[in-house]
Amino acid sequence: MKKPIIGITMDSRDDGSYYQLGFDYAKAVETAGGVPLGIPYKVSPALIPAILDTLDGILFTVGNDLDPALYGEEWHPKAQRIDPDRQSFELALLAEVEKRRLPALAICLGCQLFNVYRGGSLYQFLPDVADKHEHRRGEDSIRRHAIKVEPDSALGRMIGKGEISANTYHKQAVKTVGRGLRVTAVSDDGIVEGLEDPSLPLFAAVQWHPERLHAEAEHLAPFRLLVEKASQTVR
Ligand SMILES: [Mn+2]
Repeated sequence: MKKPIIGITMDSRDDGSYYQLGFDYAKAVETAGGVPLGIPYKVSPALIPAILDTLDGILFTVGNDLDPALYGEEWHPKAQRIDPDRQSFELALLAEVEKRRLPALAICLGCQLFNVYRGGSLYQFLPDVADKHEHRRGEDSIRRHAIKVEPDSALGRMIGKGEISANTYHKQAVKTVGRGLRVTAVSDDGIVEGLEDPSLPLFAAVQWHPERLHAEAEHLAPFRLLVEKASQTVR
């Protein structure tokens, strides 16, 4: 059987001129049975339909902070601003992905993107609010916290457990939940760690970084979910 092709969005180095993508995203997709392909964003949005014609599923990845004007706020003093070209490209990409009902998984910034795209808002800097777990302090990949996963969500069914240990490396998180989305995972200090639109074949987002832990079955599960749904759209 032909393996599904999974597009992976890329970030850029903060000094500009170069794309960057952590090795783990493509390796996690490969391990789950998909064929990973990077998607450059410094191209015309007019190419988006042709790009998506080549893909069976898509993975939205990590990056800097979305412009809070998208949800009616000013930049936080500690903001690390996303490249405006990436933001506009990914919003246009997501709109076309949604229109085509293409299976989509989002991680970290991707989770925030899905929520804001649907009209939701974000906590711009978690240390300003309840942050028992210091969600942003996971740079060493060692800091973890427990999350509860909804057993009747697509994510929960694939993980097969109601509670897992997730790594945490984010200073932003979902505040108000966007249209058509349900919360599928939450930390024990009340931070949203997963979202899904159950009306689409797969429109799922996680706030933690399963790509870094994909050697563990419960963290490979989101990628298996993406590859399984993408397999159903292989041409
Ligand atoms: Mn967290």
